[in-house]
Amino acid sequence: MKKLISIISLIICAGQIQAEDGSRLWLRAPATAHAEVSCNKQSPTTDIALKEIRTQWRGGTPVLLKIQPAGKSGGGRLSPDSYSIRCRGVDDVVTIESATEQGLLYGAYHLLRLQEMGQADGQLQVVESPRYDIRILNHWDNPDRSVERGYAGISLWNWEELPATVSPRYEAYARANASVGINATVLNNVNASPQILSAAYLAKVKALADIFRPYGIRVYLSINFSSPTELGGLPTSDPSDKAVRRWWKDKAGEIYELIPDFGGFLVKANSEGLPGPQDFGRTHADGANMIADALKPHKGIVMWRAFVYNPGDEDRAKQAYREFMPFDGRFRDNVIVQVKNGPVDFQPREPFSPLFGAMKKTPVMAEFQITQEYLGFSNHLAYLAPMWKECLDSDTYQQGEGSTVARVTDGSIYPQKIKAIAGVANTGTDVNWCGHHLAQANWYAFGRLAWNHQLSSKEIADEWITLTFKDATDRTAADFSFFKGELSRMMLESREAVVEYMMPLGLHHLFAWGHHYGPEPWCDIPGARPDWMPGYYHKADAEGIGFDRSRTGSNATAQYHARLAERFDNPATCPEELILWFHHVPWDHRMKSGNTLWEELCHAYGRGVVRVNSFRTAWGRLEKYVDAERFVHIRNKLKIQIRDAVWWRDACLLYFQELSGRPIPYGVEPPIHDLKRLKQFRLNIDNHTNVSESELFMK
Ligand code: GCV
Repeated sequence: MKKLISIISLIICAGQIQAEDGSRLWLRAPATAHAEVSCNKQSPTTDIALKEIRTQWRGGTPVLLKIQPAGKSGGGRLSPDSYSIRCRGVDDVVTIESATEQGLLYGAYHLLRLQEMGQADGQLQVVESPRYDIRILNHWDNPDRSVERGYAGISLWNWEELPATVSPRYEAYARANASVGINATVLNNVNASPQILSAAYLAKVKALADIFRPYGIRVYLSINFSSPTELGGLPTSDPSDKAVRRWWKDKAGEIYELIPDFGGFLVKANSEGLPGPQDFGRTHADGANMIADALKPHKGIVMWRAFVYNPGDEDRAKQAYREFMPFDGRFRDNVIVQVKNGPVDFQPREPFSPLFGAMKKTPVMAEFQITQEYLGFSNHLAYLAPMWKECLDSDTYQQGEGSTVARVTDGSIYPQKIKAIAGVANTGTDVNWCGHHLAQANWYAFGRLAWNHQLSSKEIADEWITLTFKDATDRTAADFSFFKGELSRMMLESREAVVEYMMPLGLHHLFAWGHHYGPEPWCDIPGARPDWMPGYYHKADAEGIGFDRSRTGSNATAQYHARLAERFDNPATCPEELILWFHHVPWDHRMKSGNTLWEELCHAYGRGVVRVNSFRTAWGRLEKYVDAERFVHIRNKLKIQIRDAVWWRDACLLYFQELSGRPIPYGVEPPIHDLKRLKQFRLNIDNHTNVSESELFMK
């Protein structure tokens, strides 16, 4: 009998134990509560909010969800997503109010987050309104389920099975997004296949839109500008052609028949070989406006990307500004220009794009990259909130002091009709969604910053760590606080560490040919596009290193407001972390620290490696505070990161040393690799996730 009981209890326990595989993301609160909760409106969205509260709220007090008609909330124009949470104390009900069901759902997630953070006891007085109306993920997912720059398995969207079969992951994805305030998604790659607009694919898109809708997530699509020809069989895709315009109108009509709340289109045109209006002698404005006209009757919008650069131009960093500024004010009011955070391409550190703030009559939105194309894929710890904050907090000075990138895009300064922010997703079919457990923090951080860009990187990290790890161990509160402190420090330093061991002091694009993972500062493929070669960017020679973008060089500095142009122009006032972005600097140039530039460069590379080593040591100390599964996964990833940091340091220092002719200074760990061997080394990149299998360190 005794034996039977223990077998039964074993079975019961086994049923309750959840694998620590990361699949639950930051939504780990046990759904075992039976809270009292009601709502004055019934809909699929309020049903979700009710269920979330009913099953997870352990606060003891009843919760009331209340739709409060807009206007009664007082104040200026509130976003429909705004909400308040109020409770006068333990004997009071918790009231969540919003003008919309969506707002109630956000309020519900907020209340549960407070609970998990241990901040939901007693009085509550919360009023929230998002800074951006559209908080959107961009998936670079292809119809064959490959993901461009994706490092977490294949695409979440199983196009072959859709629409008949829907994976439970679709709803889990929607829920995760809603829980951090993300309310929109572009399902497919900006390098878009025309196929996505075919009737067969639109039926699949509809199936996803139907699942996402109750979570307040609108679906958008990337389109190929040549679709009228490629899909519609028209002889041209010229935006001034009547039949082409008709085609887009009809296509928009067809989409809205299926998906009445469809968001609109994201467009990459005349960029990296993709078709666009310039193929027909038309402009970006002509192209964007034609598509905007087709969407307008349905209230859809166009997000037109400013990521453009032509081969052979003197300075790639100047091109987007040059191409787009002449069209400021010439776009329809349902067009927004989507601009990458920096003027080149998601490098570990770039100055902000000069288009921010400069386009005064056109809404502009920032595009960040959550997936780590240039920061070690899903192998390296790189918590990206500090990088995005650096951009958002940069002062453009375009409307006086305080015209930060955040404020020139969120409607605080310009009366933008559309206020939006985009992040290129890092999700895939990996069980833990993002390839690296700690990369989940970047998805989370994007959502939180899109909602409120004033949150600090630390606040977001602390929140995410608490939600993701707090219940993973039976240790005491003091133990958890130690764990949180250590992990938070690692995360907050991690982006700077990546900058240091990859591309410090404003260096950029030193990546190997064929992949954006490892270093090849020497790479020079005969006949290849010069602006795809590292030498184009670092310009290292016997005299010095760096791209002269000052007025004596490409004069890219002139694209910034005069106050910044002046600061960037002068090596003495240029921020040192960007000095090689804006200047070609002699090796013996004296830096603020007293070191020469060469010495400073060596110290930065060395420091990057030291920092990653310190992450490994810190993580090793945390073993007893975390479940074994995630501990081992993260430990193994850190091992890879150290290997790669050393690879980066050695490749760059040994190569630049050949040009500088100077010794590695005392205090920097000398390279362990041989440059000749590094130059011969070819990474097997067929399977990105297998980078760890590389033979780099094999003799
Ligand atoms: C989707 C970079 C990436 C490309 C990406 C492009 C873009 O060039 O390497 O993979 O294409 O940016 O943002 O359009």
